[in-house]
Amino acid sequence: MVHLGVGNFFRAHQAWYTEHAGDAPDWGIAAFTGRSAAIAETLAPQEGLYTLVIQGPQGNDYEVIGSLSAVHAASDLKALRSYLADPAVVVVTSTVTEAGYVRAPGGGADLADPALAADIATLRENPTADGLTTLPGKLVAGLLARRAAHERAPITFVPCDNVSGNGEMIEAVLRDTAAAVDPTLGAWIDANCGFVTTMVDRITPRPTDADLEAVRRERGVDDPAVVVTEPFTEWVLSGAFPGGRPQWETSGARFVDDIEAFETRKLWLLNGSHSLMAYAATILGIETVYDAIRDERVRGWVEEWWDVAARHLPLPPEEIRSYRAALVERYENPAIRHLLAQIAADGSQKLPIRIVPALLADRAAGVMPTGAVRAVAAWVLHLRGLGAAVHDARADEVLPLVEGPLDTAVNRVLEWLGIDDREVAAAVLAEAESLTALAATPAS
Ligand code: CS2
Repeated sequence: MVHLGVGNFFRAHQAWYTEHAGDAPDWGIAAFTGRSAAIAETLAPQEGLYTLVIQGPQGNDYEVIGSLSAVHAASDLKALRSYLADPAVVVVTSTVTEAGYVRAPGGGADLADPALAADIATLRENPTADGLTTLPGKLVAGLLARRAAHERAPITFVPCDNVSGNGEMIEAVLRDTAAAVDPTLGAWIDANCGFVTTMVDRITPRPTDADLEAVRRERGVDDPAVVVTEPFTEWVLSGAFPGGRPQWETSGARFVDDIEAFETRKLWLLNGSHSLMAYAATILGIETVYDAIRDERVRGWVEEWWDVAARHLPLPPEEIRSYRAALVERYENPAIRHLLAQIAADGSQKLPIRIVPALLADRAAGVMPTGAVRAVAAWVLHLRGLGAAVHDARADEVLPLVEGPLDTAVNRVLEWLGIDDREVAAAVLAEAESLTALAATPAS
């Protein structure tokens, strides 16, 4: 298998499922770094092994994970091409963040994106060129190498980022990129490639020095590549694997025909509440999910958002109730220090899929979705410098939206989000004003 994007989440989730698969000895993951290339150097001397610390309310469990067989720098296209040209490599998983797929708002690849446009131009000129930087560009380069080596070599793409319909999403992105590079590649993709949609869930905060120290103390090892995570984990997958796959079901993964309800439940209830807290609670000066959910005001806001989402989830009310209760329990795990600043990143990629669909659904039903309105208002304020600092793949595009008076900023953001509704605009403005009044510290 190949994985693109060796972050902590991948090492707590897909690597863990592969480690515990019934046929684990038959599989190895050749992983490529994502945002941080340093992890390749950290993992190399320890042969890809690392300690996973599972932080439960009652204490820690420790595990050494050995499913990574190699870790390469993201820029190592020679290695990527040689793996993809190997017919024994049959699965490609990815965790590159929502922004990493370079998708256009309406689906498909954002061919106007400068980095993707550059990759396409490079590959058109030379299909074995170096210097590609985007996921679609690199994978298309890998598919060209695979096609050059084999007429028939089935392979399945399994994106593991929080985007609903992520299988169709990666398929559209790869097909658009392939068509722009070499129009004959599409037929080979038809014959060889599978695209699987997945819902992934495991809260994985960044490890702290205290976490590394606990591993030193409890396990006697100095492991700079420690990953910390919660006991809960979930993986639901839907779609065919034409080249085969590890027996992930032995580790608890579920294979279903209809995944949409699982995705929406998680994306709206978990990720939506995360984003709401990341923007709204940091305005109050709160730093972690644990402290946010224990603050009465924030807890009320989260419940109000969940009420909006629950009205449009295609699930029995009892199931939604117990999922909400389980989320509160996970958020209240005192061992997990999940920074809201970490969750606040890339709101431009998150709000439109986590919050906006339920907001619009409520409006279509004639309801004012206060819980969702507050999340949008908090995001406007975040972009204007309140609460968590802005780290956004589309900062150049969204920061100019919030310049000038608050009401103008609100209107521009709503337009950008595709919300054309005066009553919502008035409600967002009112919420933004009340949140500003609660601000703990002015923008730094
Ligand atoms: C979080 C997710 O950072 C974020 O945006 O909402 O990483 C979340 O912790 C995971 O999806 C949990 O499975």
